[in-house]
Amino acid sequence: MKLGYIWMGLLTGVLLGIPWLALGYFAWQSAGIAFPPFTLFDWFTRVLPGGFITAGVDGMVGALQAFRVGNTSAIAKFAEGTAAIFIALGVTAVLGAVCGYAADTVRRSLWVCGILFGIAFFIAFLPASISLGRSVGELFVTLVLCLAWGIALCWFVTTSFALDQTPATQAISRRDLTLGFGLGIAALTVGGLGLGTLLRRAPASEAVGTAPISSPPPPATPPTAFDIVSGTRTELTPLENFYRVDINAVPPEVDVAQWKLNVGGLVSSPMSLTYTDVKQLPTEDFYATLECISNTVGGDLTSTTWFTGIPLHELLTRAGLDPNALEIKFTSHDGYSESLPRESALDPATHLCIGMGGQPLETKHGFPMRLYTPDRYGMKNPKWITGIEAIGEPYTGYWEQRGWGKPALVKTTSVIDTPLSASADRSRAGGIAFAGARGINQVEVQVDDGAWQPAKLKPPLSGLTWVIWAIDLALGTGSHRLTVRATDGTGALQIQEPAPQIPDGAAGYHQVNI
Ligand SMILES: Nc1nc2c(c(=O)[nH]1)N[C@H]1C(S)=C(S)[C@@H](COP(=O)(O)O)O[C@H]1N2
Ligand SMILES: [Mo]
Repeated sequence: MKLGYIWMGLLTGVLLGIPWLALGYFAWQSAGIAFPPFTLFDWFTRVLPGGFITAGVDGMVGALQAFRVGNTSAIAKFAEGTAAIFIALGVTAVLGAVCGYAADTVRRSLWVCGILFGIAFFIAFLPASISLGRSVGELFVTLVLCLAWGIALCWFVTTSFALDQTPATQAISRRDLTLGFGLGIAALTVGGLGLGTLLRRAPASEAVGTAPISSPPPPATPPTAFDIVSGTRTELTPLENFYRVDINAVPPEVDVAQWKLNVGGLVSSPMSLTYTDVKQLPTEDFYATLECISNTVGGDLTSTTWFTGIPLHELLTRAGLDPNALEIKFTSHDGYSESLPRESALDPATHLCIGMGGQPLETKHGFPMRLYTPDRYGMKNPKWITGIEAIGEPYTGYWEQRGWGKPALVKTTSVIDTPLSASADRSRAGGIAFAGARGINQVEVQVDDGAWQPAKLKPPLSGLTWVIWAIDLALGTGSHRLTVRATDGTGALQIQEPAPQIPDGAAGYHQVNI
């Protein structure tokens, strides 16, 4: 008997969780109220032990890349969002079950219990909301939605409970109740999702318009004829395919009117710049490749575009950088933080970027400002920057606190993009190779256990991008194994010994069996 009520409460809780999600989505899309399931998920990401998170990320990236399911970072974000929603529904299940168990008590004081269950639901999100700095307004909207959920839960659980105890002659029948329940849920869900989609607010980055801010800069070497093997990834990644990795279920929306870039610490003249101030500083356009330290050998967590940015060294010089400043620390709107050694921060190639691919920075790539620094993995390139501080002692950055290596220097890597299957053109092979600012001297391909054969290299767009390579191969029929390796600009051969992504980035030769 009791068990039946527990199950019924659980089911009611979860079913009511669906319109709750839809209304939360509406509040998020129309008014920018943080979506509670994502707040909770993002908080877990930050507070759970680094090893746990890293294992989760690596496991997901590894699986997605092993099965070549396409855009790894987009699918990973989708999976995270789905997990966040299931966690929230898990909370509704637990509270619903408790409500079913206590149905007797709930029936006696419906409103008090409704409010208590609503508050309990709200409390599940409270530590996360507070720690992620959600506003009072956002907390209030979440509270109202949770209270509505709690009251609806208690009402439905006890009404159907009462139906079992009273003759079916009363005004409300089980059939009506179920019908009303179903229709109510459907209407709120469709309404919430529909209106939310309809009233969707423009992304924060559009506050500065979407008009191009630069055109492609000239390549380092004037383009010469080079026969790219079809199937090779494009030399410039279309912006919509540029990988995205960060600690947020949805990218933070920074209000550019409120935003300030604060430059302080060991400097003689601290500064606080608005976006308008920043826009007045001279910028440079340059091609560069970015790669995530979580990328597997042969993976797609790497992309190339041209960046528009202010040389960091110029800003630091203007601020009067103290000779005792050992590192430059960056803080971000999402709570992320990183640091660069002084020499890297002063490297003329290190820029505070306001554009990628000729567009103002997109929200997901760090609007209004992100860093680009050569030679280091993506984690050393903070997005949504709000603070720059010159410091006198080493700083342990976000991922370093979670077990990743501090220097995060890009390892030389080379990838076979084609042929990947026995049905592809087997007369040629092609792909990319990357070694940060060290550049690539040579790429070689080996068929089965044969000799290493040098590939042709397309002159890279700049000294900071990957190179495209191509090679003619006379592959007979039957299956073959292709292996690729690169030599960087210093003459160092790529590391052959496989290494996992953590702590310093993946190593090993990329191989393809066709
Ligand atoms: N503020 C902030 N910056 C961040 C991150 C983040 O989580 N928060 N992730 C870093 C990591 S791990 C990578 S790989 C790059 C990815 O940049 P992209 O999303 O523009 O490709 O952003 C870096 N900058
Ligand atoms: Mo990364």
